[in-house]
Amino acid sequence: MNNTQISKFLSLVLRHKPEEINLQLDENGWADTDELITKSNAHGMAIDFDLLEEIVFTNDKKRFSFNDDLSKIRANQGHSVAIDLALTPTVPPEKLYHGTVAKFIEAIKINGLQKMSRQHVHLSKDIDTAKKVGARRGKPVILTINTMAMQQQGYLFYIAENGVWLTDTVAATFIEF
Ligand code: HQG
Repeated sequence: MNNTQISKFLSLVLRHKPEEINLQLDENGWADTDELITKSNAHGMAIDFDLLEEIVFTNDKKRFSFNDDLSKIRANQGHSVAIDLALTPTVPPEKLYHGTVAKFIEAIKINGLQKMSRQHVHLSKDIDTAKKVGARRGKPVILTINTMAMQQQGYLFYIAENGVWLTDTVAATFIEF
């Protein structure tokens, strides 16, 4: 297993399917670090604390965080399981970006950006990042989000520990196509 494979496994159990290894996440998405290690090992995923620490601190997208005393670990964003990250609403820049692909555009024009299987719509602070997000699915199409207008209408934004912006939904009227 290389670190990317282990990171994918951690995304699976910390964001989507903790039950795969019988792991408990608390209401804020935290897993007990020792429990994660023990249960991963029991499921054939050989990780120890040093490796976990290496992955948390070197992961390209800073996908995971420890709490202060390293006794707990969670994914910073991207969950499909219903947990509350307990982030504080934060004023976003005037524009944010969303990277997607052409085949979704017609639906987005009708329904706006929806959370789909996740807990939030994910937005990027710059076009380059949004391009990378869109490129996971094909040729990226970048949408510009008028966050200023959304804020004025009371929509809330949150910034995850790794700099990804999160919100509930983005109506099509706030999107520049
Ligand atoms: C699209 C990755 C049809 C949306 C990334 C996207 C990000 C709609 C897809 C994070 C739609 C959902 C999240 C609508 C949205 N109709 N399609 N109304 N509204 N969509 O993966 O933003 O590597 O759940 O455009 O870097 O692509 O996993 O969201 O294409 O930060 O850490 O539906 O996941 O991070 O896809 O990516 P996703 P996303 P990680």
